[in-house]
Amino acid sequence: MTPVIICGADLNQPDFDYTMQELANLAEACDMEVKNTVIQKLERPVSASYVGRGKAEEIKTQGKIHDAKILIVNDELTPMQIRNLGDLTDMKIIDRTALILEIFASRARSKEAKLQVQIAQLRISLPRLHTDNDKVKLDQQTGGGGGSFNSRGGGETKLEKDRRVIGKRISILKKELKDIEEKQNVTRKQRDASGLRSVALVGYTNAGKSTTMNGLLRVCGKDDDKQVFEKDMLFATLDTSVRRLHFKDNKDFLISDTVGFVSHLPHQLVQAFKSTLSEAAKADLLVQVIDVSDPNYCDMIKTTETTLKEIGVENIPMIYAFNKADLTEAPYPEILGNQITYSAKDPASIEKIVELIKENIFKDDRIVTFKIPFSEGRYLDELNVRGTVLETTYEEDGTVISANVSPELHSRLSRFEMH
Ligand SMILES: Nc1nc2c(ncn2[C@@H]2O[C@H](COP(=O)(O)OP(=O)(O)OP(=O)(O)O)[C@@H](O)[C@H]2O)c(=O)[nH]1
Ligand SMILES: [Mg+2]
Repeated sequence: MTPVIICGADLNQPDFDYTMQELANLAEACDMEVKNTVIQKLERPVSASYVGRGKAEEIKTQGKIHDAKILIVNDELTPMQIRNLGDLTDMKIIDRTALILEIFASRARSKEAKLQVQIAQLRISLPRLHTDNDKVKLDQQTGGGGGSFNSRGGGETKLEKDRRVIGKRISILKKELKDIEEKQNVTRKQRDASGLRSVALVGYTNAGKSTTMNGLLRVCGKDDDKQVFEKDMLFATLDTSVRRLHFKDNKDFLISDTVGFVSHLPHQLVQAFKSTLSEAAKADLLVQVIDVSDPNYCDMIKTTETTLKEIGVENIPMIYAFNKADLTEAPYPEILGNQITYSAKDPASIEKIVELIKENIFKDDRIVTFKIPFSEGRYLDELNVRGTVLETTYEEDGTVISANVSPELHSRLSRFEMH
């Protein structure tokens, strides 16, 4: 484990202590050992160096005492602050943004996640490139001359060149990502066409979303459904997984497990992960999984809600799922309105959460009687697949069918409705 010092400017934010605790957890997730925490109370961060000179001296001393060469900072710093604070403390500066990115980079397994992280890292590195006045003569570098398309006059500064190279790399990666996303869009369209309701598990990282998903798959999945990856670490999940849950009453629905949140998730990362997160944006219902055994769970709920807003997920009904109740005194499983206290590891809890989800997503369904002409048989198939058929009789001019249907299916088939 690498020894580090962490530091934060206390601007009197109500959640300051929580964000510092979170920062320590993030550092640990990056294989770092927090040797000391240095805090400075300020009205606003010092624009040139984040903390004042005196504090920087103190940090430098702490670094020497603990043999720590890295300083982790609780906010996103400007390139100038990084440089100056580095000079003043004689330490390598890693801000919150870079730290989170580092964890994402170490966790990314799929091609898509890797590309998303790389794009975010390059975007962040752009403004952080060192200003360097050394002129690099491009034509000298490339052997010069005649046929070069790159006629940039006398040359460009190293900074300009670095920016250009990075810009180009970003576009190449974005193109690769787009190809992957397009393939996924096809699968998504097929899913949409199935007309199944979709539910997304969202929430703070390590709350137990993947464990809940696996519990659901155990109880209502098919045997060949793959379990998702669950582990006691921050950001175990970086890819969205979607599975279908099956029920005897035909009320199947889709469930998706998504990437977890942390406060001040870097903007560039949120941008890069937008498509991964879009599963939540399209859901009919969100299940916010909360680790109720964590003393900071109220802050974690706020963090989740702020992040959802940031990615444009608003006005979707939500169930609050207070998980890990086995680690608390609270009785479980227990439903209260749109809240459930449960444990993702307890099968009885999983049954209850299914009950609550179904109650919510199917609550606007209606029993409607349709008469479908024999020539329109495909609508019968649709009713059988997407609705719950209660009764079927045959008349001379068509099939009379009573079914429990969603508002959407009802309006699509409204011309066949019997009054
Ligand atoms: N005791 C207990 N532990 C749980 C429960 N649910 C999940 N856990 C543990 O909490 C840890 C995190 O679980 P995950 O399901 O991976 O959490 P997640 O929300 O998917 O986390 P990210 O993918 O990192 O966002 C794992 O070690 C789980 O075994 C529970 O009900 N009780
Ligand atoms: Mg997970």
